[in-house]
Formats: sequence, structure tokens, C-alpha cells
Amino acid sequence: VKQECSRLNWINLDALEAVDQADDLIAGLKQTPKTLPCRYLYDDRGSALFEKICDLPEYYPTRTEQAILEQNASAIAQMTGSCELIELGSGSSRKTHLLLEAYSQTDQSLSYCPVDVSTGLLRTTALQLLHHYPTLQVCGLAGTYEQALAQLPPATRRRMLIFLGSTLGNLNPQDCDRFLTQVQSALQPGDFFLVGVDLQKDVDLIETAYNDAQGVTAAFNLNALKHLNQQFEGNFRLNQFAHWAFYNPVDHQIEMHLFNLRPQFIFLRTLNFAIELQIGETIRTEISRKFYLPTLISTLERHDLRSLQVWTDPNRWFALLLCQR
Ligand code: AVJ
Repeated sequence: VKQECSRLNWINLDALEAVDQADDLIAGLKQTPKTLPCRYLYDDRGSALFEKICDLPEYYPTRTEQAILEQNASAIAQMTGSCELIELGSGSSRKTHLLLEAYSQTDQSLSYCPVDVSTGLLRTTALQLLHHYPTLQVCGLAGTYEQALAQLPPATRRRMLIFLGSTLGNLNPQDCDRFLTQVQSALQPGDFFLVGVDLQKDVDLIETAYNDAQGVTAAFNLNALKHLNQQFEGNFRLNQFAHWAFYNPVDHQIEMHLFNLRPQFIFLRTLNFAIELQIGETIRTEISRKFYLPTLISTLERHDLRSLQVWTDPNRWFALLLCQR
């Protein structure tokens, strides 16, 4: 254990506290329609539910991306050569195992820096990885992407930022531009950005993935309110909301909402913030954009991120892009 601890570095991004003042939460709840920052989906329970979603028969993205990585992880490692790996939204790092496996073949001083807001999951994952890879250096960053990108430990060598699972799709075009600007400045010329994105396809297939038969996605969605109740002493009544997810064809995105079934007066005590919710009013908890590759490639290019290679699955449902600054 001691030997493993010496390979683990832990950084709590201090500004997590500042974000907990929740300015963006309040701003979102004052909007029409109401929205929540989607990080509230990912407390430890939310992350556990998301892990369950990844195994659902209806939820194709994880499986599809995993298959692309299985086929191409060693090609990626060869193309980039030895580098430090930083993963944004690492969750359980299950797909990253494939990359770590590939890099550990060639890289003697492999280091991996997972970033996540789910502190509990981040810790367990970090310990598992240290155990599994006897020379791996792990630096866990507990915080949001924005915080992490703004305060990454200084680069010691070539760097690769990893952003899998189509999490990029959670950002609206404006936030996406801001995020990519941050990515660009976290990278030196020659550094890499590996990003996985869900592509536009048959609408039924997409909608089914967010409306699974077992109701795991519904539980995941409702958990955001449970998280708010716990963190801010709120009084959202979970059983008075219905899960609602649909494809918005104009913006090419899944929208996940909570549909209010009864008038409610909501009070978040520690924020001293109150709102009324009408019948039929919804709170949007997440968008999940589905990309058109040529557009995405030029968006990346505008941020100095040139696509070296694009891999997809045989159905062209999902894509993995290796970009270089
Ligand atoms: C992890 C954010 C990419 O948008 O598909 C799964 C989250 N939401 N089911 C996605 C999610 C509902 C997922 N991301």
C-alpha cells in the first residue's frame, strides 16, 4: 500500500467550493425553460447509475466507443508516442484501461491524471489503477473540467487530453467553443487531444437509448434533484416529476428534462433561493448533442486542433478523433 501511495497524487481543486456557491445553478433555475448544470447528475450515486446505463442494451454509445478503442488503442499509442495522459470526466476509467494497456507496452514512465467531480468514484478508480499497473503514476484532480484545465499541474512532457463518451455533446455550441479554447491553451503545439463523439443517426435509435425499459435513465435523471436536496437542503419531491427525454431535430440533440406533475414551491435552504414550479413546467437537466463529423472537424480546426485520424464503427454511430495542436 505504501508503495502505491507514493505513486498517487491528489489535488482537490480549491475552487470547487466557489462553484458550490452555485451561481450557475441559480441562474439556470431562473431561466425559462429552467435548466440545471449537468454536473449535478454526477454525485457518487449519479455516477453509479451512469455506470449502469453504460451496460443497458439500449445505450449504444459506450459499447460502440469501447469497440473502436479496442481496435485502435495501440495505433493511437504508436501515433502519439510516450505522453502524459489527462482524462476529463474519467468516471470509472473503464475505457481508459484499453489506452493504459496500450501505452504501458511502450511507455516506461506512464502517468495518468483523471479529472472528475465524483470524488468517491475518482478515489476508488485511482486506487484500482495503481494496483493494476505497478509503475503507473496517478494524479487525481477532483473538480470540474473548467477548474482542471485552468490549473493543470505543469506539463513534464508531451501531453494528451482525453475526452471520451461524447461528453463534448453536453456543451451547447457556445460553451463548446469556450471549452475548446481552454483545451487549446492547456496544450502546447505538438500535444494531442483525443475526443469521442456520438454521431447523427436514426432518431428512434437515439431516443430509445435515453428511454430505457428498466428506467435506469429516469432514475439517473431524478437523482439530480436528490443531489440538490442533499447538498442545499432542498425540498424537490422526486415522485412529482416524470423523466422526459426526446430528440430535438433542429439542434440535433437529445434533451433530458424533468417534467413537473403538480404545482410545487421549491426552496433550497442553504442558498436561500426559492422558485415556484407550475404543472407541466420542465427542468432541462442535460443536452446530448449528436455531431456531424465535417462540422465538428472544422470546429476543432478553428481551435488549432487538427484531426490526424478519425476512427468510427462499421455503422458510423460513433467517432473517435485524434487531434494535434
Ligand atoms: C456521459 C454525458 C455522454 O449524454 O449520453 C446517458 C450521459 N445521459 N444517458 C450522454 C447520459 C443519459 C451521457 N454522457
